[in-house]
Amino acid sequence: MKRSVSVDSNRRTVLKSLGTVSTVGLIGLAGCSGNGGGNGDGVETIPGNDYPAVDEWMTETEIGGADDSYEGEILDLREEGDVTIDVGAEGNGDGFAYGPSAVAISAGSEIRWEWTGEGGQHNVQAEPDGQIGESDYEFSSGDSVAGADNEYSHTFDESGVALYHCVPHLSLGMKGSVVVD
Ligand SMILES: [Cu+2]
Repeated sequence: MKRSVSVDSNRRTVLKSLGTVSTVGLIGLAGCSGNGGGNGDGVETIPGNDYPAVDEWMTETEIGGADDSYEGEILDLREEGDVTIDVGAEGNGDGFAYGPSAVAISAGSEIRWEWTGEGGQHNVQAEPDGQIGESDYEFSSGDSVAGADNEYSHTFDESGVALYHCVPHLSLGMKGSVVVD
């Protein structure tokens, strides 16, 4: 079952993260709202507890902190094709979050992580051995770097779940999850 995001800050994050989507794309997105819970903003979510590995990773406090930007919902971007996620979004005390931090995409889509320039040095690291061991994916943007001119891309060809984090800010809860459907 899907529900719509009802929190304004989520909407802002989504629209910002979809900054490269054309007006036509946004109209198309809004048009999807008829399928779901209907607060009119057109952004739908999947309950995090449909994907226990995601829920555990995002709320886990023994391996890193809990991500305070995660509200138990996975943003459903499966119709969007390629997706952009902010690195250094507002959260976890300052610019120490991914925005949005939990998303669902379709297999074959690419995620491009774009550094906002906030929160100091970041990276993007999916490293099952150092996490809860439930990530189907392993990848890394390399050493953490600062500055808004950085980006990293990964294409998700197979369905599964990717769990990732920022190495310098894991303890603050800078975590992310990707459901690949
Ligand atoms: Cu970071």
